Amino acid sequence: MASEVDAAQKATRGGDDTIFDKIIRKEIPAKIIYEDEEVLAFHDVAPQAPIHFLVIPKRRIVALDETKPEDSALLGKLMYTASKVAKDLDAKEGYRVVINNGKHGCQSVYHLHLHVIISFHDINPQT
Ligand code: DGP
Repeated sequence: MASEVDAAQKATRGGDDTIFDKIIRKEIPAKIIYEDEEVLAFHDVAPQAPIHFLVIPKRRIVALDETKPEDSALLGKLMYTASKVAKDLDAKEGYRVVINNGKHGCQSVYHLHLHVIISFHDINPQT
């Protein structure tokens, strides 16, 4: 928690590019779970639970509080993708979907993203 807060205090909204743009362009590796022309889902590099993935739009939206009416369809698609990917991962018993927004919301990467967090690892029945 402390490192999450620290990272968010240091992060700034400015700049054209974030680490997520580099992941979208495949300039740095990520464990991608789902991709289409509009959205990308990949495992979080610092998971807070046994399964923790992120869903992002390929078109950069800086933060939830900068969305516009014309972003509504894409926001809906991000939510749907979270559900679809969780289903594909066989998360039958549920998960959390979180959006951190702004400094006080502990946002550290200024490219809108949904965290999908599955706190209990029931995906593999052997574990
Ligand atoms: P937030 O605090 O909501 O802005 O979360 C940003 C998340 O992004 C955080 O949980 C860690 C994750 N993250 C940061 N850099 C990378 C990266 O290079 N690769 C991956 N897979 N995740 C990253």
